[in-house]
Amino acid sequence: MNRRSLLKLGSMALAQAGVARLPIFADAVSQQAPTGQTPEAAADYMIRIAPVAVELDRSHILSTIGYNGTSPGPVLRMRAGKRVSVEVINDTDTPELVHWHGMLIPAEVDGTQEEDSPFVPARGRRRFELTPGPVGSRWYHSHAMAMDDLRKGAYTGQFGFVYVDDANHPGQYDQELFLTLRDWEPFFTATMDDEDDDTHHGPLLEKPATLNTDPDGLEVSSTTYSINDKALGAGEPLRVREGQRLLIHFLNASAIENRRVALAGHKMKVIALDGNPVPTPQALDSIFIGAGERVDVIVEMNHPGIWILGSTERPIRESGLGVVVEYSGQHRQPQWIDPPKVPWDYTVFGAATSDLPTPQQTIELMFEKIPGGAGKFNLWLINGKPYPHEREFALERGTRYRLVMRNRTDDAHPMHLHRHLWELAEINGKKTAGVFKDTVVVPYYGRVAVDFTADQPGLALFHCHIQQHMDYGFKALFRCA
Ligand SMILES: [Cu+2]
Repeated sequence: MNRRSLLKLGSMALAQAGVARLPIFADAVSQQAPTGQTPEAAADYMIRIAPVAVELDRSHILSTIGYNGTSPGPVLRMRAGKRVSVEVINDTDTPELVHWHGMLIPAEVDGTQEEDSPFVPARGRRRFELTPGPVGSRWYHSHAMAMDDLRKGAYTGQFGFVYVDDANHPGQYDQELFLTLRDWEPFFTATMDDEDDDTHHGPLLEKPATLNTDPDGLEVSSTTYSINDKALGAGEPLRVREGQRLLIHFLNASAIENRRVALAGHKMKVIALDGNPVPTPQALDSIFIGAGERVDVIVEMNHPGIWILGSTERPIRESGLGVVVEYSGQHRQPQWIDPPKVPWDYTVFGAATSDLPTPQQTIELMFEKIPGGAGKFNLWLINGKPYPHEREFALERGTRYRLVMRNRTDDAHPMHLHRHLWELAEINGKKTAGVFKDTVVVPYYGRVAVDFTADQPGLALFHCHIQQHMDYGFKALFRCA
């Protein structure tokens, strides 16, 4: 029997939000099987990889590769524990990989070449089955290598939210918004002005006594930004009323930089990091989001006016990374207020002690950079070697490990481990517990320790979420027997 397509676009969750609406796939989205043909069972979700045009504002339309005709792609809503099929159709000439960031799923469907997940062939298709989880804000994106081609991999528009729900959604908010931070039209530069080094305040525990002063190679930068698919001031504002509570899911889908954002006139109460509820929610004037990270906040709309939600860096905000928040009945120019400069500290969200066992083993990981020099690229090392290492880091199934990441570089790196959740244990010497994440920004010359249980058999990729760093050595494989 043929089933009709049940594509539900722009469903309830975003119906009130004017700006940059992301289409949402509700449960059981299926492809339409043509009448009279042998029906191949329809997949629950369909992702079509193809060229898209993104209109950031009236004068700036860019062309890239996206999902289902948009970038960001549709918000995929899935039910935790309910197995789904996903049909990926690749209408481009490049073999592609769709990675499910933050999901605890087998390597075969995780979507990386390093873990031996299969490619979706150029001009081909492939069907995957996966059981979504855990509950919370996850995302899907291309995991293809780009190297020196800035039109590939995470530099393209191939990204979107996956929201994994459970059956009892408390729904204590008036509007739910999915906001993706993004930069576009990347280019190589020899003079990287690092806007993401929000992390210089640390004790610099890993700063070497003698620094390598060789000239750096080319880095990737951008001067074009958006939240979802619109630059600040283009598109509709986020329309709110006094007294409303907003639940905002933020995602930094940048391939190149970490970001700090604020909503002028308001505090944002951080309730979850990387989709996982934190033990100690905190109301903050601004939040820091590493590339690949997600932050969920609740905002009480208690300060009527017209405000800007955007990057705390003025040139970045004014080049598009922002959105106007408009209370009903208000008429004036959108206002920005610089928030106080308070260093980002993951440990403020933590608990005093962990509910999980103390790690039985420690793995030390030291990060270094070999400066590339003029016109070349830097090389990134883990324990003295770029990827691939002679063999994987071997994990014993069921063992709890501590990873100690020592950042001997002058850059903050958003480090991600696939297919696992880790618990933050120590940030620059400060102990914490109960904060579960899949990505963590290891500060400038800083040190981070995380704990995790090796409960996923097979290969798991560990890497920096900055595409250029990953492509030039900054990754390693863990193998759980
Ligand atoms: Cu990096």
